Amino acid sequence: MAEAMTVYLGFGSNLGDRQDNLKKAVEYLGERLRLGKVSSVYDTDPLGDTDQPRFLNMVCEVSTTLPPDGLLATVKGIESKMGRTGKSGMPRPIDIDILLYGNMVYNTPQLTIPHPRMHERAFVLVPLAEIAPDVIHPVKNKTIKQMLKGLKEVQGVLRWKEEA
Ligand code: PH2
Ligand code: MG
Ligand code: MG
Repeated sequence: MAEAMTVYLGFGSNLGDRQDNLKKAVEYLGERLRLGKVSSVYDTDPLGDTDQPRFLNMVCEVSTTLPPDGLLATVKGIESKMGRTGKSGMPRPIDIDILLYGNMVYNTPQLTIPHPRMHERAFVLVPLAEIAPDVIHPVKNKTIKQMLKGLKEVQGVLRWKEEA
């Protein structure tokens, strides 16, 4: 059996019931993978195309023996089950990104690990610093905490008060 890897996943939702979408995505993942630490939820300014609804973002830790492509297939399966269409850059009920996969550096046309923009995104680093502050980014050779400190500004990332 392959050794279990510690993986960090990022979740974003800016369409429909955002809080419920995150909850469901984590539930579905838990049915397929061993779930570890789960961060708080944050209400975040949209980055990139700013002319779209605000996001809720969070991250979680999972442990899996799936290889990167198998894990990608699993998260894509959950995205489509939850109604995500193919178009990127459009508001979506759920986006699940593989952020870190152990200390692996992985590059194929389908998948880049570490996630190529994670180190510059407060909506990833703020929740990740909550559950994995000392984990090292294998390309930047910096901890999550260090990368978060290095951001010019952490604007528009607000702790979300979960609604019952
Ligand atoms: N995801 C994007 C583009 N912009 N902005 C925020 N705040 N949160 C996201 O998850 C996000 C984004 C592409 O996946
Ligand atoms: Mg994304
Ligand atoms: Mg994605």
